[in-house]
Amino acid sequence: MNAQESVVLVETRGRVGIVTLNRPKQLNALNDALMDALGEALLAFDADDAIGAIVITGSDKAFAAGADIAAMADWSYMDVYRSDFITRNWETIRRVRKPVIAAVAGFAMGGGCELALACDIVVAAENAKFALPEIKLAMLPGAGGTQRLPRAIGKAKAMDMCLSARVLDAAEADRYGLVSRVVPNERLHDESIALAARIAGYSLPALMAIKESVNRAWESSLTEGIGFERRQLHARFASDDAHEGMHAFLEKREPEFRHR
Ligand code: DAK
Repeated sequence: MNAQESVVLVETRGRVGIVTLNRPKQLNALNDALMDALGEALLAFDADDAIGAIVITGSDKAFAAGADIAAMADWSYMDVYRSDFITRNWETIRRVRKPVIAAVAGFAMGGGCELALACDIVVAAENAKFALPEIKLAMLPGAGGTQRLPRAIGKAKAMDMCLSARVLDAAEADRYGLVSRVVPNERLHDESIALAARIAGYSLPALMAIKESVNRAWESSLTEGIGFERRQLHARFASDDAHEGMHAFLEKREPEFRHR
């Protein structure tokens, strides 16, 4: 398969793995082939010791315009139930332990918005547009949208987006906490990769512990979350990198992390 036919393009830049969604004619609508390939690329980067952070991006016009409506239009309940639609391949991203950045330009609609919400950091270009318009199809956001969006931006704004199909521009999405930062359109690629490179330069097990701890905040009480965080902190003292980091600070030199 050549690059034009591949539904995802995979490249590396130093310790950064980059996955580009590549169905430009369909605005990167997410079909099974694309979600399978994305999952495969993410797991390969997650298993690769030479990679410390991952960027998922799309085109200048669309991060992804949602689940592929053409593929879904004639599916029956039994089709999606028996094949475990969504869970089967959309949730692979939840297994990734390394930091994942969504670099979003243009449309992030439906499943595209949900994919961004499943990433750890969302960098948006000024032209980014976020929406969960499934209600227009008499569907509902079914790839985590009704669960992750209220956790990200609160119930009132999440209800507004899910029930009215309201579209947020990048500035609104930034204000509401759906995205981490907004950059000029032409800077999206470079800024996202630079951010990923900066993160990937830190100690990988420390990054993984932070990601796991922050995610735990979404899923537990404060007392349980703080207990989990404290154990993660104690475990840092078993890592070579933490000792290297602290000694390097005291010796006024750059640390040399070995990701152990
Ligand atoms: N699926 C398939 N094709 C799509 C698509 C999509 N989601 N979005 C766009 N396309 C295709 C268009 O059909 C068009 O194809 P051609 O006509 O050229 O062959 C091409 O991409 C360009 O689109 P437009 O001509 O519409 O481009 P515009 O710039 O005028 O408009 C747009 C861009 C993003 C505003 C518009 O394309 C649009 O509204 N797209 C649909 C957005 C949407 O409704 N997304 C939500 C999809 S539903 C479930 C769990 C989860 C889900 C479903 C079920 N279960 C557990 C059962 C999730 C559902 C979704 O994500």
